[in-house]
Amino acid sequence: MSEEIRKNSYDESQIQVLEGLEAVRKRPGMYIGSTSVKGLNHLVYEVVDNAIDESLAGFCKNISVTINKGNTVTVIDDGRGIPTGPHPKLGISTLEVVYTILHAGGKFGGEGYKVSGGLHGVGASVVNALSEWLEVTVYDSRNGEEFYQKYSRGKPLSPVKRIGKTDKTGTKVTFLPDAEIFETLEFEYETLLTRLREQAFLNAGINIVFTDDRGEKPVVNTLCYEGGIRSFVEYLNENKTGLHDVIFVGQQNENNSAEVALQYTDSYSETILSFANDIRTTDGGTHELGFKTALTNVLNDYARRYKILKDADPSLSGEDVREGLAAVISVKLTEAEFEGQTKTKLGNSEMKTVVSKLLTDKLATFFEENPTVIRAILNKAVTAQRAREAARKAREQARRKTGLDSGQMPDKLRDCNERDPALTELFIVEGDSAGGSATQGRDSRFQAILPLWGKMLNVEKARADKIYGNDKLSPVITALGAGLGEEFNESKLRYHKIIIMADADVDGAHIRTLLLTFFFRFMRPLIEKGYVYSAVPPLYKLTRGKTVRVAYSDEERDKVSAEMRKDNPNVKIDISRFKGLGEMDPGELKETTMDPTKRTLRRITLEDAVAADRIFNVLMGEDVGPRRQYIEQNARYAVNLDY
Ligand code: 28G
Repeated sequence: MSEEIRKNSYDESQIQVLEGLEAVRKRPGMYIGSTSVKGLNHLVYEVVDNAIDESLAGFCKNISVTINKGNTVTVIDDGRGIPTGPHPKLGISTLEVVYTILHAGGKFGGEGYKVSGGLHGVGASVVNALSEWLEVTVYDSRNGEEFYQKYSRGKPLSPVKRIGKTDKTGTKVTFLPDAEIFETLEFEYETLLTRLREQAFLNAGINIVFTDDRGEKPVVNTLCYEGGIRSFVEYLNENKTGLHDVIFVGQQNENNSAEVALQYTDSYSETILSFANDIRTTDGGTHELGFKTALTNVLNDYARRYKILKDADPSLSGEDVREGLAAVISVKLTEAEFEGQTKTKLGNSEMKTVVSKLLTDKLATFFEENPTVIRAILNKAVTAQRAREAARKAREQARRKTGLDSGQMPDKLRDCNERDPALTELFIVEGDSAGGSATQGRDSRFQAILPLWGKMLNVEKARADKIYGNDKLSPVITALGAGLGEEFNESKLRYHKIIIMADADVDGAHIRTLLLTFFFRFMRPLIEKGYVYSAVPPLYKLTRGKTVRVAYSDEERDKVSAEMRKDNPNVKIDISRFKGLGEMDPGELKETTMDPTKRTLRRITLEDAVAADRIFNVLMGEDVGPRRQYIEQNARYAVNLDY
């Protein structure tokens, strides 16, 4: 190829490049969901996904992900390195093509179709387009050479450069998200950690080292699970007592595969996490349906065959057989269809049969060979069935005695005037003093306050019958008005924003964990439909003379303090830390935490609730050691301590 032609094709492809990536900058939401912190976190997933693909191809074992000071992120893998030679069609380096050309469609999706959770190996150019700058280094195993290119907002600053010889192999990427695009540049370590851990479970053996280098001391987590989804279930049940070892069944078919790991514990909560092509399917779908249906059938069949259930006994319900169950379902298929508004529900009908056949064949066989395991499980399911019957009776009784249905509201509730639930908010506040401040600081037209205090009930160890009689939780049930468990009725919900307002300390962690686990177990639709929030109180108060401002993070504290002394660098700014909500006067609480036009709310996700359920026994347990350790380890993230 002559120099002249090369130059032309380079220019032509550049034109295409500019158009492509401009589209991403114009409508970032189309490509990464949003420009909030969620979209920001998404950038990391996109880059890491590429490294994981290289690992799935069998060429990479180690991935390192670091959030650096100044909010840049570095990802390194030890794969083959992105090819740097000329692209067969475009002439320019393949590396540049990968980072500057917006690819339509992906491995799993159709043309230009964005499936939930990721762009599947086509995200590199999207991340590049949305970065103030991005640099990539390739350590090319084929010829032992190092290559480098840097971009600004998606545009190369120069052609791919050959740096020199290297004995390393792999790819290294560092990027700074564009402040013109994103509302915030503060990556959420905990959220990223959860997702990276999930990826490590789903891809057994892969080694991810995840570092937060923004603080004084680096925080490092190493994520490597040889057991794959078996380890995932062990992790979910880490603080619970298993009734048996984790059970694993798997089946590889011609066009798809399915794996299931499960374990029952002596707790009462149900956690089923399903994935399709490593993407979390929060709304379930065919694979989850196949799992639930087959599990109920397999257990009922066995119970009937061995006379654990007599002919006259009613069959075990789905809820009965899932009490205390943690399960992970992972399927892979070539043309996954994701449905629903959020595209988090698997639609491929064949996957129902695939998963249910896997259970009917292999799980049933496992039970035949392990009678003690199945007997322990059935014993629990039969007890659950009886307890459900007892709970029904307790509910009836409670209804008659306490007028749970009478419309009589709890004494402690400071209700609002508005009656349309879509417009109202309920603040659930820890402690009477904070409750008092909140009551004075609220807008009583649409904000209601319910203070909570008293003895903590261990919801992890309680069934519905105990909940109705509990002095801490029954006011919550009554105030919300929608009932619980099987009878939960969303249309009766009295507030569409339920805001947990608690301190970022041990007591606050308690109340949050309790409420989240309670909602998770007994009112799950509340969380699934996004009605539950956590208030975000400020951490710092900055005072200069009569001017007072607040900050919600260390970074914001530094920024605000710099702003306050702009006109006079030597002026004294007094910085104090808010120790708790109770310390704020009603006006401050209103201004910083309650007023919808000024506050920050964090919506609680199902992932938060799963995390709460997992660590519940650590926070509630008698054992002081693990609890202190947990709280100390998470102290840095106290603002977002939504467990
Ligand atoms: C560190 C940050 C994230 C990656 C690779 C390796 C290859 C590759 C990546 O190829 C172009 C398109 C389809 C083949 C493939 C290397 C084949 C041979 C690769 C990463 C060429 C992309 N040698 N490692 N892309 N393909 N790591 N880590 O991005 O046809 S991306």
